Amino acid sequence: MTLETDNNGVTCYIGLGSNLDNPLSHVQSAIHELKNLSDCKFVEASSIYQSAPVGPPGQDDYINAVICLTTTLSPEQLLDQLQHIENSHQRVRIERWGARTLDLDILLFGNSIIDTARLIIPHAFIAERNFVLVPLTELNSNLSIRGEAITYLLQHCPAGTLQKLDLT
Ligand code: A4P
Ligand code: MG
Repeated sequence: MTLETDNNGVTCYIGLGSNLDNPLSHVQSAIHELKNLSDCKFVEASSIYQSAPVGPPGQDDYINAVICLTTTLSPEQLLDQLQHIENSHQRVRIERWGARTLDLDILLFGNSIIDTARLIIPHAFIAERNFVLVPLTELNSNLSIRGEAITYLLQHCPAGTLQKLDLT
């Protein structure tokens, strides 16, 4: 599956996660903010999921989702915009993989492979997390990530408790 540039820019997938301070409302308002990013065109959002925490013990469950957009921004410019949204949600960085009001990760940026001090794309842990792979597959089951079909990655991903929320 190719995700290259057209007139709207590059197709990107962004993962959202929250497990603090009414996480569902953080994720829903972040989706709204992502719809209004400059130089980006929102394509669609996955369903919203509740997942058991991966990382330090004693955290609450997470709310997770993935969105797709196209952008004419560079990966670094997109990260700047995402970190601006995270900061506006009172995100405080205390420990790696610790509880947070909002985490926005660039999962895929077209077909780009990036490994710099600031950005690793595809996201480093994509293949180990069903709370990322399930909503990503919902949006596009034809993706391939580092040469592996997303459906294959999903079959081989460690099982984690994940529940699609019925918000109707
Ligand atoms: N960075 C590198 N690559 C990227 C990328 N592709 N997208 C850098 C975004 N940022 C990227 O991120 C630290 C730095 O990573 C950034 O400054 C950026 O330059 P951070 O969000 O401040 O720190 P973090 O939360 O410790 O790291 P990260 O990578 O966001 O954590 P993860 O891997 O996303 O894990 N359990 C459940 N069930 N659901 C979750 O959503 N999330 C985490 C966070 C842990 N457990 C979870 C969940
Ligand atoms: Mg992050």
